[in-house]
Amino acid sequence: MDDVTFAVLGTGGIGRRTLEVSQHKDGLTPVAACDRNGIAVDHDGLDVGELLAATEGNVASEHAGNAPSGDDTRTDGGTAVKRHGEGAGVVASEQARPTETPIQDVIDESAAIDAVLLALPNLTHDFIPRTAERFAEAGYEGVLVDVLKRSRVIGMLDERADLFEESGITFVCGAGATPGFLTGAAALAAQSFVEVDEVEIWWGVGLKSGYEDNRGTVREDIAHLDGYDIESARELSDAEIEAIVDDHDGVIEFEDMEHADDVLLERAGICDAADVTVGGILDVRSDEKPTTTTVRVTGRTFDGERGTNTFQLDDATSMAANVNGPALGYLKTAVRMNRVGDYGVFGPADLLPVF
Ligand code: IKT
Repeated sequence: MDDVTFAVLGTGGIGRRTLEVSQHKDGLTPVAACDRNGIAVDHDGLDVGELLAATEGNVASEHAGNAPSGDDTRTDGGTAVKRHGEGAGVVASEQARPTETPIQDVIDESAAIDAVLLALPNLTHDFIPRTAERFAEAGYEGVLVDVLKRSRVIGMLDERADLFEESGITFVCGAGATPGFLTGAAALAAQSFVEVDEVEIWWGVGLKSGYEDNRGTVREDIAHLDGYDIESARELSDAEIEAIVDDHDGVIEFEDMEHADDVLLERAGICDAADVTVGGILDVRSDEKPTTTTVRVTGRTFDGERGTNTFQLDDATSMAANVNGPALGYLKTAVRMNRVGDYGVFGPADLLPVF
């Protein structure tokens, strides 16, 4: 495949690690990155080393996971953007400039960009669908990839499928680890069977050194705990999040999460959404995984046997590796499809990611 140019919306943990991982993959050139206060664009290729060094430990908005806000307006009332130090974000990079309209700025550049990765926390359910819609309405013809989590968002994207097809967009949704990599693994593991009874996804993440970078993801996870939802989690202050983490001694177990692996597997014809469960353990006080990430697919073979195929990730592989490697792999596949006119909304169980 020819060189693939891509942009990253959001430079929190996922956005920055995507830029970093892309440097280790063939044929990928990051050309734009933005957060809520700034944008860096270079169509010849960003200097990723400089951008990461300038932004490390320096998020523009902890509360929103460093994401551009949905309506492209800042919540600071437009006061001066810091160019250096804690809280500066992308504008601390010498390649960046401040902007109040980061998403629109990427849209304005997008005619020359093959793919856009939406590395944004979806802290209102329709934020990613609405952002994608803006690209379609601007006539973008290319690839969009997101790493969203919630089941109910997939339907919102499907509702916009005609719009994406008319625009010439190939959209891969839920292309991180779960949903994403592990959904794809379940789809492969299901191939031994003619009927799938159950898919169990169980993840383990150790996030001590990555905690600051991944506050947006942790906030989204907290929304799955009893007594919280996405709206109440969005309103929590950082101190309140800390208190929840402390209450659990830094180790939080999640059961029956609303993760889109269920609808994505149903959509791909593999099993009913109700037969899929997703849970896991997050340890923010250790970098060791508290449990081994495992996908178990139980089903019946054509010749009447019942069995369980198991797929495990090595404990040595980090969340950063397991979210961003697949996200870029799916992005490459989508570019290949887009170039032959294959448009619409696809899930990680419909495609194989390119290495
Ligand atoms: C995600 O970002 O895909 C979801 C997160 C879990 C990642 C699992 C990674 C497994 C591994 O590295 O072993 C979490 C639900 N925020």
